[in-house]
Amino acid sequence: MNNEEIAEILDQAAKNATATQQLAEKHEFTLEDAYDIQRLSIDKRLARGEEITGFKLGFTSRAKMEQMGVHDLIWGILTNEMELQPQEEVSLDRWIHPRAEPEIAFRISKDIEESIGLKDIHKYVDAMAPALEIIDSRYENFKFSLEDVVADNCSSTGYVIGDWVDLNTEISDLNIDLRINNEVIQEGKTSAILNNPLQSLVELSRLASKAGIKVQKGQVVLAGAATAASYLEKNQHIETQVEKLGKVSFKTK
Ligand code: OOG
Repeated sequence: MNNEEIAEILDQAAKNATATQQLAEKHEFTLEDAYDIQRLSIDKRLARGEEITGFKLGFTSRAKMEQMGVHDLIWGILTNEMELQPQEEVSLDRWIHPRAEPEIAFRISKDIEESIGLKDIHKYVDAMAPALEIIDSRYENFKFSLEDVVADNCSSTGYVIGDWVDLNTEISDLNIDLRINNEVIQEGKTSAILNNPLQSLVELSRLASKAGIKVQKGQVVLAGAATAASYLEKNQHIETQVEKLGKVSFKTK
């Protein structure tokens, strides 16, 4: 099976909310192939009229690496179809086995076309916000290898972003949690994300420029979850609270 055929399987699995077997071992694809497959599956979304709205980093915290047994930083692509509005009520029928995780989002204010350092961030990013990401692996039982998860666009499927605040707040060591029906289910510190969530932008700029991809003004970047993810059920209120940044939520049905 070639990369295009694998991208088709993963795209269909996402579209029809039906899990597929893992593919990397059987079809022997490399990490480089996996990013090619990811891009081919995104091209199918773009052909259906979706637009790229940003990028996400994955496995930027130990909690996530340990939960999933994958130990390398990964990156995926977000589209407008994945964006939810704060407090939106969303039907779980559109997904396979969704999980939510608490995150921090950044807003890009100037195109990033090269690898940038921490000291340059303020030139390219003008705001940050509390965010929730919904991940939904297209693989059975939410189990995958590094190659499989990358090919599957890093399980990306949904995100919601709270009110933007300017970059002046120091965010390297803030409390962040995930609440389901007002009960704290996961809690951690933003330092769990690469010691400082801003570092995710440094990593993204390195990876994107290497891949020849521009991170564009107006796009958003999700830094990666600070805690493990939790499965969603119907009729839940899902919220993250981030010290100093505020909160954001959505509902399930
Ligand atoms: C892969 C995506 C990981 C994160 O924030 O670490 C991720 C997964 O766990 O399914 O989004």
